[in-house]
Amino acid sequence: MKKFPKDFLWGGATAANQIEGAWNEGGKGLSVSDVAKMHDKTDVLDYKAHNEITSADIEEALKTDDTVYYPKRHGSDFYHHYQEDIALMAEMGFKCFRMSIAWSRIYPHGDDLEPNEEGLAFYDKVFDECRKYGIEPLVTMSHYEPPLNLVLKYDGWYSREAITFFERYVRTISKRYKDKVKYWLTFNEVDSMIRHPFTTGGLVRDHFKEEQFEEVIFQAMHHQFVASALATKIVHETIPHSKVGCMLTKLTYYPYTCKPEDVLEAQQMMRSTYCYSDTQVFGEYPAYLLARFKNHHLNIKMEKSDLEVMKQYPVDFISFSYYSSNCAVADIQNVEMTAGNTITAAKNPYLKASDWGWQIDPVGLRISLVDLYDRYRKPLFIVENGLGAKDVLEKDGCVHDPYRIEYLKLHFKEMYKAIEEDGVELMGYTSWGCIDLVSESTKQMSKRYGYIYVDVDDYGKGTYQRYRKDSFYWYKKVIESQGACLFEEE
Ligand code: BGP
Repeated sequence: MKKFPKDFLWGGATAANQIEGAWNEGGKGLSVSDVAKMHDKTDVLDYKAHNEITSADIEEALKTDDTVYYPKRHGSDFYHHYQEDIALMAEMGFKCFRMSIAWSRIYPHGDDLEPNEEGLAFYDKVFDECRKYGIEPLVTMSHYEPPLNLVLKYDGWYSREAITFFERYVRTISKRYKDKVKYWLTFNEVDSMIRHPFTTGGLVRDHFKEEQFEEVIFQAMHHQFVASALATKIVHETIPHSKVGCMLTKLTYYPYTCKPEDVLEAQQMMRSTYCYSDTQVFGEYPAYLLARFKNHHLNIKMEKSDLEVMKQYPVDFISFSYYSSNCAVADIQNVEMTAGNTITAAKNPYLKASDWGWQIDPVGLRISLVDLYDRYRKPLFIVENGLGAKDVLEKDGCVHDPYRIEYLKLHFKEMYKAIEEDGVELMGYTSWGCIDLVSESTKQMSKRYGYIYVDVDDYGKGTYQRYRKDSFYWYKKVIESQGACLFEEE
């Protein structure tokens, strides 16, 4: 009978800035997500408009305690619902819960000398709740939530001092949670700095000259690479048997046609994200990234000790997000484009898309798994996957989401083939947004991913009550049958 490996870590994923809420409670400082405004009149396919932020936007946000147009300030109120939420995850049979620690809950200004005990105590309670049910936490150290003070006072990760502050933060959390957390990720979608530098690197574009900005981004990237290696060192030294992973946006690109220029464009686009995971997995800059620095005249300041620590402390596994595949085309004239995860790409005529334009491609997940495993020969972990959709809460409290079950079933079957036929070493799978939460790109609650419906709308109105969707019961069956139920009708 077809089954996934017994120790396969089935579970779900969230991020503090999108689920916790309590933005100004428990001693937490402001993070970049607390100034992320929802643009409800903007086309959801225009991801740039949703992700760019200016100094004026920040100033406007700092003048208000509004949570209607700053939905990440309330999230799904996990801060006050975590026991109920983790009990629901346990009811589904989760083996693993991917979440992030909000850095500004631990060091409210990022550069504080002492941590905020209330923040530390909150995550102690969350991890204790997980372990009560035998759920393994998988913790992201930084998931689009650097402290805002670091942005305003130091220009975020552009400043080398960010390494010191991050190191202090990592020393604190790895020591505090050494008996509760053994799986860690350093930076969520480390490659996304190039696409949305504010949420990832705390870089405000209008703080710099436009012609300097590419160099700023890669200088900030360098500091994150060093910090990631130091974090790996600290976790390994503090927590026996710990594993530290990098986290990549897996933007799998197909050539739009077999025209060599389109094939080359697809290869270049793939490398544009691989360059970051290459650096974290091989512990050194790949030649093609150094070539970019040279050809673009980017003067990235690196100390000798930086390269030594990066080489000495590469990651133990590669985690990634996968939602859809994309087509790369050399000449976009007369080609219909569509959206993907913080990108736009040529529309694939063979694929259907979600209401947000993301192309649904289960086979693409298998292709991605084989690609990554062949490239790195290290264990993989799918830490984000799922379908953002407009779910409806029925009067009887049911939520019928057959489209989500169909999406997941097809993706799980491809995962199975990658393991059984392609020899891929896959540690586990955590569905993104296992509980409905605020969308990263559009800040909508209505872009729902969860097995659990949260009764709150795009404007923060609702009871925040939780409801099990049909997919909740389906996923429970998948986990308890180790995936065997996926093949029942075969
Ligand atoms: C990834 C982020 C997640 C999550 C996901 C879905 O880039 O790591 O935080 O948000 O995208 O994207 P969205 O929420 O925009 O639908």
